[in-house]
Amino acid sequence: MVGIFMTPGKFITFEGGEGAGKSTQAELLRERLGALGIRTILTREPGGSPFAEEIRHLLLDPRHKERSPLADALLFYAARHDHLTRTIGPALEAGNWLVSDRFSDSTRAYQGAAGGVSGDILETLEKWVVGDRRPDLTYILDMPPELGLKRAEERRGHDAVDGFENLDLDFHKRLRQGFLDIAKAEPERCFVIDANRDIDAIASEIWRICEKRLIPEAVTK
Ligand code: T5A
Repeated sequence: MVGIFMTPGKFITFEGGEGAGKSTQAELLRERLGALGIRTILTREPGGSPFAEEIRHLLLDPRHKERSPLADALLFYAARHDHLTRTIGPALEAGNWLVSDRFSDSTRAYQGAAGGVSGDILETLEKWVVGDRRPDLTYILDMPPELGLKRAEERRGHDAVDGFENLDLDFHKRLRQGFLDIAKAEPERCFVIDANRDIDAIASEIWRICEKRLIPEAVTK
């Protein structure tokens, strides 16, 4: 069953590699839902609650280069637990919609498919922290990693690169494949979006899918 956060609100996630345009599209979707009168909160991972934002600083600190993908996975799930408990759960129960810039699929793709942490370990963490719940809808923004990394670099300017952007191209290729494999395994939930197009074309496709999948349900309730 899709959408097993059994709450009045809907939970939508954006996933994909570096610079694929997730933040841009998440904000545009939030605006469109808001224009329909649907109360929508934009959130992100790692982060989304005060304690999880502290963990985000630690995870993205470019000084901590030498660490294992398993250590990262444990921290991402620690942050996710706080995010779920403090932000996502209460907001959905109050009837809000949530749009999250990244969620569990990022751990499966970054630390799992690309980083080499075993699927068994990640499944166990997922069960403990998230349970059987899944987002109602997930967009996977897909593009060649070379282009996404270039976009992220242009946007960043002279700021220090974070530890994940800095990993080699093979890592980012495995990452892309990891996201595509997730989409293939869960076609009811995941929609792969060609992110190598202009912002408006991508936003239109995202909106069409959201309207078809979730809006009629919300309007008839
Ligand atoms: N991570 C995260 C894990 O390893 N495991 C996990 O479990 C989780 C949750 C988070 C890092 O943590 C890793 C993944 C990440 O490495 P972050 O800073 O939040 O760090 O990184 P990203 O989520 O990758 O965010 P980015 O900002 O790099 O990418 P976005 O959000 O995909 O892209 P966006 O929208 O900011 O756009 C980037 C630039 O491109 C332009 C934008 O204006 C912007 O300048 N742009 C476009 N340009 C041309 N055409 C388009 N269609 C464009 N769309 C956007």
